[in-house]
Amino acid sequence: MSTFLDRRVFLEQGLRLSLATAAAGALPLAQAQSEERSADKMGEMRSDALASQHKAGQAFSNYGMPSVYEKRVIRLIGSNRMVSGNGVSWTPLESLEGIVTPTGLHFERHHNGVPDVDPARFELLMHGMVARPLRFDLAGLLRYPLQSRLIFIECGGNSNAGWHEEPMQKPVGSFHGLVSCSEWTGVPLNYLLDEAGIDSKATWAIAEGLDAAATEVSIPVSKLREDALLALYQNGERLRAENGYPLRLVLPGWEGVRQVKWLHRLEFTDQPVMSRNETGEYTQLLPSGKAEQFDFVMGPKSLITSPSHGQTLGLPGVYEIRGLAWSGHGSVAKVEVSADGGQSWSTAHIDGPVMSKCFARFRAAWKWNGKPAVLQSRAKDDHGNIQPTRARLLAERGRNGYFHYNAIVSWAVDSDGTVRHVYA
Ligand SMILES: Nc1nc2c(c(=O)[nH]1)N[C@H]1C(S)=C(S)[C@@H](COP(=O)(O)O)O[C@H]1N2
Ligand SMILES: [Mo]
Repeated sequence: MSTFLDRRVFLEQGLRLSLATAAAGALPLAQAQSEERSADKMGEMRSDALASQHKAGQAFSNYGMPSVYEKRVIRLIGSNRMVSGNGVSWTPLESLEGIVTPTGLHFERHHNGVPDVDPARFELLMHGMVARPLRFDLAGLLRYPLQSRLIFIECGGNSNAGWHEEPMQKPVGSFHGLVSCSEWTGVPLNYLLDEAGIDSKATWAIAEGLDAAATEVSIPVSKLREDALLALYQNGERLRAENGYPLRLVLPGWEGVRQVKWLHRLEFTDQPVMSRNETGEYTQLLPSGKAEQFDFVMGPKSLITSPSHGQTLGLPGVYEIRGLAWSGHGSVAKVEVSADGGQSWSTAHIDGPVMSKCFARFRAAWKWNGKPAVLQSRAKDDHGNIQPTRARLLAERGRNGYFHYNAIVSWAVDSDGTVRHVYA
């Protein structure tokens, strides 16, 4: 029997008192309300809440910050002890809602730190196999028509702890948080390709960043024509330094490493550059011993962010299952949820509008009966791709995998309400 309910359950008066929120440590409504009524606590709680009305508040600020009570919502950092600028910081997916990642919480992946790029001296060069080499300063780029799109960026190495023999017990963000979604605004690269007059034999572009790693990667010109953006703005403001100020390449749906930050050079050629980031790294070692190179698109993926590892359910009752789904091939067509480890599935609601190569937020009403359960979600995209089970992913890719891990994630809810990561 399915334990998923119609989401209208949340609106029905009769059930309201048995609702429990899935947030860590939150009291189920029923319990909270009876406690409130039981004591004279009610008056006490009121006067606390109203204390702020007895004195003048803070003055205006030039740039807003999160509430002082939200200080724990941060990116955790995992960096190289010898070279602090080499590593990652994770988006705390378990603490966020909706589909837009706050700019200050967008995950970071740098190979050699964040460079200090002076916008007044910045130039973008397009050269190589072109009829007319082009050089732009920022003012020049900003004269072109702009386009805004909500696009996720995911590191090819995201979720790679999924390859471990034992399920890693960490919050969802510290495991799967090398993915974020922003509104990127910039110049569609297509406009500039025609202006430069790309040689028909030039099938590749080598993109180079201004960081000390001088990151270089190869990108097929066909992708640049299709939907690449030279991004100047992120969530309405100019890019953050960490995410590529003043200019980065955004390649919707493709692995993060190609989306070169602090972009200053595009060289058109008839072959890839074969740099470290596309030979030694970001390639897939297959069971046959051969490696697959140029695995560009991030596959369909989803995960339940609430309840998730480290959170605790309160009393049995109705909970909203909340999560994220995305696919680098296109838009999320369907998300299904299971509470019995994948034996039976129920279709989740997706908040609209659903956009291509963008996060989708899904929700489902689940009645927890207080017994152990295994929660899972499974995404399908509009190109017919389905998020694989872990068993299928391992069967296809073997045990030497490291990149592009997109298997179904399982959270076991124990009878005491604790939630942990399991392989199911
Ligand atoms: N110049 C430059 N571009 C880069 C990188 C880098 O180290 N240097 N890291 C790449 C990798 S591996 C990823 S996953 C994304 C991360 O983008 P973000 O830090 O904005 O999240 O940037 C890519 N672009
Ligand atoms: Mo990456």
